[in-house]
Amino acid sequence: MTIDVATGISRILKQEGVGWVSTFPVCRVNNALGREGVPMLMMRDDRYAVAVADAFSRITGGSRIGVCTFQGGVNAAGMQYAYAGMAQAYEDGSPVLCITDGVPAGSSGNSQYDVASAMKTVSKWFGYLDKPERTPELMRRAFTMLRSGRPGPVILAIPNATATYDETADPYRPVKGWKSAPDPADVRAAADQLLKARSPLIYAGEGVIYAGASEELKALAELVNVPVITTLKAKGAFPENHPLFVGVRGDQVAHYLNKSDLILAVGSSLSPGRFSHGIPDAAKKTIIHCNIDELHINKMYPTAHAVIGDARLTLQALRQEVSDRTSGAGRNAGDVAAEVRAARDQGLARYRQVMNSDETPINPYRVYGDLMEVLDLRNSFVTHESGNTRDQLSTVFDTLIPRGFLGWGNVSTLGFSLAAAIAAKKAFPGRASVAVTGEAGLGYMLGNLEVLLREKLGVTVVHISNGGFAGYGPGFWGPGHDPFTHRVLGPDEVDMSKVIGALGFHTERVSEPAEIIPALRRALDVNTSGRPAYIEFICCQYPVYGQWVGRGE
Ligand SMILES: Cc1ncc(C[n+]2csc(CCOP(=O)(O)OP(=O)(O)O)c2C)c(N)n1
Ligand SMILES: [Mg+2]
Repeated sequence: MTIDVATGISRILKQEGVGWVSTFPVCRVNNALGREGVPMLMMRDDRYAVAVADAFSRITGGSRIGVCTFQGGVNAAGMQYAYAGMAQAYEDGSPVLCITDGVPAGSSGNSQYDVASAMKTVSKWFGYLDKPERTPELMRRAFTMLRSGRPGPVILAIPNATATYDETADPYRPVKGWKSAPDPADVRAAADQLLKARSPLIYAGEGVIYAGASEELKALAELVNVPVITTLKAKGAFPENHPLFVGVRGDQVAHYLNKSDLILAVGSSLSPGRFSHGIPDAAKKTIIHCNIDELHINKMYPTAHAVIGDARLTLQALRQEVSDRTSGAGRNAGDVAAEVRAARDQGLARYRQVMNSDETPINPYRVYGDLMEVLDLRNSFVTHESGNTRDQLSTVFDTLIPRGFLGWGNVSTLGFSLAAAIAAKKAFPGRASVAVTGEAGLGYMLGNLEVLLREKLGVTVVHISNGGFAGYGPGFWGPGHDPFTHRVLGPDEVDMSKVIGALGFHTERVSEPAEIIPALRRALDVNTSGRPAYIEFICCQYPVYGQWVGRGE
């Protein structure tokens, strides 16, 4: 049967199990999506259209692919605005599919902005559908890229969505996605080193979550009796109430990074960035780097042994190897758990204290502590914003299940938390979904709040309201780093609970610590009937949190 390209793409998306597509109009595929019965989640700007789909892929560990559409072609206004979302997805390695209009034949080279070169800088693969018959081929390639290898965004530009082709000529079959197992010799070498090490440390990255390898990580850590840290993006890959869990950041993590003689990195690029640890004295440590591809091997630090392959297959192979060599006994290393507990207790003491604080304005840690008390940590989703909420939550929030918390941001683009909380509601409708933000993140969100009302998305936005960009101002911790660009109108001048309440959200404004838990309970309660909530907690500025470890040169 002869169909147009837009219809073909819509049908292929259905075959691939895509349940909805986020969008900001216009995109020529959208009408076909509508006709073919693919629901669209219409966001209020193009960046959020990308971010919601991106977050959906992250939260489902790539097992369900987020798809978005936005404007492109000769009027690439939407694409230019969406670029921020794609850049963020690319930076963080999220397998999101972006579909846009392509520049039609005969129109190339007319605009100042060159679509193809711009898109290539933010994608794992940029496809241009230059002939309608190639629709199945390009969609197959797109889903192959999305489901195999190192995750990253795929962008498909469609210059002529109304061109037709014969749907039966090359029938589409869904793409399975493929994994690779590590070279057994590399696994043996890694096991050798691991069993010889005095003080090894497991450094787990988000690849563990994409590989669905949390159980395998736990099994290996327990067998070799080795402490575990996770990256910000991998927070939750290892249960944070486990006796071998050290932390994401803070003094206890620094202690272990410093004292380790071997780092077993799994599913992490080990790229030192603004929101990750460096490896101190790396030249004196043995770095075993287990990664899905070679891009990150010997990056920044000399890799002693690389184990290239899927994280789950790698962890399974390592565990088998260690088990075979030790007749199942693993590595005898003394009471590692007791030492981890002592280091954690010491590292977290000052945060645990303020989590019980009765001071007003409210200490933000009191909100986080109460949030942990109110939520079922095995059946809820929390995410942070850029700013102090990221730094503080990643220091103290106990994550018990993979993606019970979404840490994000090799670079952290303000406003992403709302997209993440929406995506979490779509992925796990039965789970409470909470975005914790400051005023900067809130500013980015405002235009998109209508979406939650329209779509009946029972999400709670927790606002740590402190009247400024708290990391930037002067205060008791010192002069601050950007004192001239710190203050915005705060809770004394603007009542955001009234502003957002007038939109139709359930809102509250809380200034008493004793009111935090009841207010959170009411918010989560209205969420269950599909009504979004916004709670403004009048907080002090308190930019205190666990540090990242430097490379120590
Ligand atoms: C798109 C974007 N632009 C700029 C920044 C830099 N930035 C990071 S946090 C922040 C301010 C955070 O202030 P607020 O939201 O009030 O949170 P607080 O630190 O006070 O809790 C800024 C400007 C960013 N992360 N993303
Ligand atoms: Mg603030």
